Amino acid sequence: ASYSQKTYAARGREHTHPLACELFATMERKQSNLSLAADVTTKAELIALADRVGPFICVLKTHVDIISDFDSDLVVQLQALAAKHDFLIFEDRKFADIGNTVKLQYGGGIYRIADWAHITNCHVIPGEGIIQGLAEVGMPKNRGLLLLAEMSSKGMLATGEYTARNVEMAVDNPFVIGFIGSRRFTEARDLITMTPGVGLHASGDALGQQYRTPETIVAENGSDIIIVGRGIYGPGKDPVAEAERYRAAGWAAYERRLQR
Ligand code: 5FU
Repeated sequence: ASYSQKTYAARGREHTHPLACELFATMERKQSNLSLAADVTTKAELIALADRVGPFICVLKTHVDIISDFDSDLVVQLQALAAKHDFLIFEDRKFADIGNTVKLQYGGGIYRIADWAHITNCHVIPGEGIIQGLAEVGMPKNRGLLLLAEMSSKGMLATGEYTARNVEMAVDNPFVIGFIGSRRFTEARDLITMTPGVGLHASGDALGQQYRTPETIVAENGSDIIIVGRGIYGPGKDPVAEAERYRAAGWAAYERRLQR
């Protein structure tokens, strides 16, 4: 049977990457396949949002380089919230340079991403060396990598042969736990798809973002995790109510998929 037809719990028991096992177990415990894209720009806002929405999510997705007052205490506080609310942290860094450079960017600098982000991601535009460079830093720390096999935005260029090459590279490299993309790509091993561009509030934004529903993404396309940002914390929204709404919608779509 396709991995899409298996429960998250069963996939967590059978997965070969310890971080994927942990992620699936978290999803099952919290009945959540929801990731919050927390694109706020101050430390206080990020901490407050993660604390309020934390109970409903399996993954907190960050962009640490948009935080105007970033410091190492933010990381300490995010790790405490991850423990308190039982979620993993995904720094959506989108590395895109040669292996030697991304090693430095991932392990060092101001952000020291590999020290605290369970998951990060990269473009494979430079070729396989980018995965090898990131793996040298992340594997010893039991981190996991997602490849950007597709994007959600209008006119994106990750299609066809490029997407297919992402899938081949992912299957070949044990540091890769999955993809950013819109669907399940392969049955070659149990790679996880996380999908941004999910929303029930709009069809897109003024800068090319495109939204699809949890039903399309999870039940029809076989993706595993929905990533929702402004649909949860956007203008006029109650983040707690919206997070529970998206959690319930994502989980219901997963249950419908199991019954297909
Ligand atoms: F890789 C991608 C992608 O293809 N589309 C995205 O939107 C990442 N994203 C991120 O998901 C983007 O950087 C935002 O952090 C988030 C979507 O936020 P929204 O408010 O739900 O549109």
